[in-house]
Amino acid sequence: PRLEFGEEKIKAERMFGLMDVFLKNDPLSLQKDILDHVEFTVAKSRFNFDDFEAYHALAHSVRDRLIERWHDTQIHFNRKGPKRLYFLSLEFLMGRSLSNTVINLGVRDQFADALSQLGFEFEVLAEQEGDACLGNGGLARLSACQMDSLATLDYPAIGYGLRYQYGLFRQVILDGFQHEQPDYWLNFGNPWEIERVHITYPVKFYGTVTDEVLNKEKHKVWVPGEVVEAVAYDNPIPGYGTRNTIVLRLWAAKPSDQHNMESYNTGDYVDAVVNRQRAESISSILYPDDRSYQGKELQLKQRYFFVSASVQDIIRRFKDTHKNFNEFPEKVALQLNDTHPSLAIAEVMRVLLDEEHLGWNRAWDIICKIFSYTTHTVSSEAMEKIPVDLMGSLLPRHLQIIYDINFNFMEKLKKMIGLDYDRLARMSIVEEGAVKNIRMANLSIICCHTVNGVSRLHLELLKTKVFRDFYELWPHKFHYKTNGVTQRRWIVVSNPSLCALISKWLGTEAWIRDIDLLIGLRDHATNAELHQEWKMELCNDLMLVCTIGNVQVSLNAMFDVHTKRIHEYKRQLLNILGIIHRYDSIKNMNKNDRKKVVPRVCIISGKAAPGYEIAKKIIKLCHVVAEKINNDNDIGDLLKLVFIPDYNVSVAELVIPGADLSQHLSTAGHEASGTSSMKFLMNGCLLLATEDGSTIEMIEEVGRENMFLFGASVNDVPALREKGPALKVPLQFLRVVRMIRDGHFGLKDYFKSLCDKIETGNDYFLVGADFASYLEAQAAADKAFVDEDRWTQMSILCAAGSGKFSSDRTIQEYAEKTWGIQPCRCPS
Ligand code: 9GP
Repeated sequence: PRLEFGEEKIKAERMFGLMDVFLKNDPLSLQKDILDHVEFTVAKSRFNFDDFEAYHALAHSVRDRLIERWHDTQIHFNRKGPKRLYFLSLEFLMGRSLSNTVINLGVRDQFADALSQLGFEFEVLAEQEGDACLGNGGLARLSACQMDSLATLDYPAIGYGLRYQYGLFRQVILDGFQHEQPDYWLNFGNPWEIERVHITYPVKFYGTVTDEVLNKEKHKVWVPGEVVEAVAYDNPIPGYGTRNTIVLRLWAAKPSDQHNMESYNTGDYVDAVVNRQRAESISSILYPDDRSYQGKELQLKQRYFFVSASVQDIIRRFKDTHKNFNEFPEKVALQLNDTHPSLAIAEVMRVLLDEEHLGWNRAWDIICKIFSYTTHTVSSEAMEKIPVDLMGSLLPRHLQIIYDINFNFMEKLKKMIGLDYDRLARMSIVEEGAVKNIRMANLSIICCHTVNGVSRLHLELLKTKVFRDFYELWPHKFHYKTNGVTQRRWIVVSNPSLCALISKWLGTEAWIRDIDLLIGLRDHATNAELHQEWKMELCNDLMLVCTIGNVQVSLNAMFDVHTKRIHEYKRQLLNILGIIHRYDSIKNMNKNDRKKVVPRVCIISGKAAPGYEIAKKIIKLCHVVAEKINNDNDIGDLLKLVFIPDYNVSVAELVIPGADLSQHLSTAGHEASGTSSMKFLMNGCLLLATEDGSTIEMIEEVGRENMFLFGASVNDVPALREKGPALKVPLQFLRVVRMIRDGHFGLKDYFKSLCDKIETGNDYFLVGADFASYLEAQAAADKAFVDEDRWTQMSILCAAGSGKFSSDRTIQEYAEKTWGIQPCRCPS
């Protein structure tokens, strides 16, 4: 009999009993599946295929299992009808999928066995996979971690984003300079996505808005000037230790058949086709700047394109099972990952008003209940603004709606605060001036029920600086959820030996789902046997060394890692100046003193936004300094500096497990949270850091004595800046800057502007002011490193105290306090 899965009458037992006959995971079945895919998907003979072809066949076999679970999860969700979370993010930095997927599905060893009998090694095939880099940095990787946690914790959620054809640029270093190359990541196919040719929505742009009367009521009708089709690409995301598999739905733009038909009739056939191809450019490229919105038409088009398709999909899903919108807020939570998707507010409003004819008050009531917003920045300057002219031409109806929202808000506000025009102007969604702008953060705060920061300090800064006016008006809206990262990716996948060690000493693997158990390592922090094993584990640096290429490094050295986007506020420059100081000091030491020097391998990695000149100079400076130090035989193994090009998720997976010390140097008050520090901490790497972002909470979890902290605190920063030219900087600082200015490393003219930036009086990020304290922290790290027992104990305590920084905890807080969603676990 034909089964109608969506219907209540089907018994759960029968349904799930049936699933047992589906894909099997014994070695023979797995081998057959892989070989079937070699033969019929990759279309190579099963007697003759290489590693790359084997990877694709393997990935498809894994994907089959993912799809099966995903279907089961969908059926279960549809039967239960829970409130769903829709997570809207313009960026997801997924990295590779294979290893993570097989671990979450619990079939890694089975696949590895099956492959080895076919003469292939799992690890070798895993290396064939490229990274999916559909994001810039912290925000984008956070989204990926959060999807993993949503699936693992059984939450009914869907992620929505854009399927860029070109991911984040590849960084190529030529003669020490960064060059950008396009990342056409789909060149070799992407086995992890499923194209849904039948799930498409028209997305409208431009045109005009007219008034029409319908059932004696006036309505707005938007007649678009261009229509583009959004096609869904589904990427299943498996949970760990659960059958639940959710989906990340990414939209790609395709030309629509609805428009431009007349061009064909006028005989302008070739031009018409070429013009239609332009539609695809909407989803073609990820903008490579993580901190500024450029107000470009294409960028706005991208945002609206993904928002409109997602909103249509969400409303379609709701309407499949509901006759009216009464229950919408009980079934739908929409999370705005920063303001990039905040046009969704105006879009839902437009659909409810113009298409569903709900009337303003009802539509507005729904908006205020369903949206929540998380901001990832601390600077008012980085807040998105969209020129009114641009918005009016591309999205004329949305501009009207935003004006109406703003008018209502301003009227209400006047009643509450009176005619304080400065404050009214600051809080208005519309920024007046030579160029009028729509302030997307103001729109989001006004319309969302909750505004979240990403660490406790971040919330403080939002309350007292960035969003102060709004906080004073609506203190109840402002919250924080300290970021977290997934231990599945950042320990289990990337550091299997540490994973095994932790499980052994905790006597359970349960910490992979329940990270709080890590605290149990504290009980063994002084155990000599654990110390022995932990030290062996830390010696896994070898992996790292192999990738460091041409530079010969000593295994006894401290591996000191600084990896993140290159930014002035992240102060890679401080690190490089510290390295120059170390080099200069060693050069001036006598033989005896040199014996006491702790050998260091300093590793820096990160991309600079293509238009960010100063950041690019920092990369070049790193290379010239490395060239000098690494080729100085007099220094030998005592100091090496390596820049690893093209930092991405896979490079991070390699570097983080091998690091002894990691650096997080943001000027206090500039890093909203920081998440790489969490990955290092979980891996037992010690942190040298300022008291910024989430580091403040790390101090509470692992203890100040187990970290190397330095620098001005967030409260000191304004006074230091105010001192201007009177600010005292240490002589060592002046000396190292002078070395650069004098051309000790070459290119003195080129580096002049960089040196000028940290000149006293000009030094906004306080590199000089923090220098002495930075050197002290570095000296403390050296001292601790030579005391092996102390270092190992600190390292164990770091891992033990890292539990709070799992994205599982973050997601649970969001679910309970912001989204109001419940776990919905699929029977297994
Ligand atoms: O700069 C923040 C970083 O501090 C935070 O950890 C991350 C995730 O919340 O977001 C970063 N911001 C961005 O990537 C873009 O604003």
